[in-house]
Amino acid sequence: MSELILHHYPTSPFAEKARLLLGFKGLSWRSVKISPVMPKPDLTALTGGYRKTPVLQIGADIYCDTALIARRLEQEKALPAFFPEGQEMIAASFAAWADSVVFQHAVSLVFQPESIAVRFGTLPPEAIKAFIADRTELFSGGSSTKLSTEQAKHQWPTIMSRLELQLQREQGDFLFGEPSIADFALAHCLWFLKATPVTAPLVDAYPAVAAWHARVLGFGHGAFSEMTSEEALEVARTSQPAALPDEQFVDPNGLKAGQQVVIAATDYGVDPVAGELLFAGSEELIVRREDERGGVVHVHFPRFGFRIEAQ
Ligand SMILES: N[C@@H](CCC(=O)N[C@@H](CS)C(=O)NCC(=O)O)C(=O)O
Repeated sequence: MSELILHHYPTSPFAEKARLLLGFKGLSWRSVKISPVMPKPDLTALTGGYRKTPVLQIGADIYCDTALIARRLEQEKALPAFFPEGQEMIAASFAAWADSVVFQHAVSLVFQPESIAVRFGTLPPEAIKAFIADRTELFSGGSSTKLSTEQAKHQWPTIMSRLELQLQREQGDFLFGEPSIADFALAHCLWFLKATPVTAPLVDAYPAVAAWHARVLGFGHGAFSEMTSEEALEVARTSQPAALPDEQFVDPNGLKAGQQVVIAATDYGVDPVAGELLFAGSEELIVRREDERGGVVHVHFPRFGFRIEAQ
């Protein structure tokens, strides 16, 4: 069986989400460190252009976006579940809200000048400039709009008071009683805020939330060992992609398997990935592409939040 290979970097909140997902399931994995800024030639050799962090590789199958990574890990090991029976919709919908709305607030709060000064304090000014230029590019061309720090500060008490109340009154230890994907999607946003003393009080001022957050982080990251990006490319090149899902191909816009398509995120990081459409399910899209260094790979994307166009 192929190993789970996570392409990520330590300070990425969505990578922390993926690491916690692996820890919760008690899975063993290999860790490939990637750059937080472009270019990322070894990563894009696998994805075909998708640059966001993290990416999960299993042999010659490449999974983009943590929303889909969670579903793939659920297939790998069903229990404990991210989508507990009877809570599939509520858990996935809350997670999508946290990953977009709460994350957008966290980004705006973390990148306020007082917090940046602490976070990037030891970095040379050119590195800070390069990082800001990279993120400006990342957020260009998609539907995501910048939330001002004033608006993020203004709305933050509403988000946190609602969570505090929910967690105080909840019978179980997690957002919806038992753990679910909702907990991990919210936790990584708060983990981002907890990284500096400037923004940590935005979490710590809410005791039930802070206690819940510690419980979620307590799942840890599972057992992992390092792998180089060259080794990961070698794994892709020497593996066969997995069989396609046993689900009906559905494309409401009439796309057919075998067509050349372009797939891209709609919000930010909208770099297109071109390939042959192999599968379109209710949750997942799969394209086949061939790379000089990665060989034949199947690249998987969530359907929701990604656009697909015939080429
Ligand atoms: N919807 C994506 C969001 C991923 C995301 O925004 N990741 C950030 C890092 S936390 C990113 O890609 N930043 C730019 C980069 O790493 O190149 C997911 O769930 O994986």
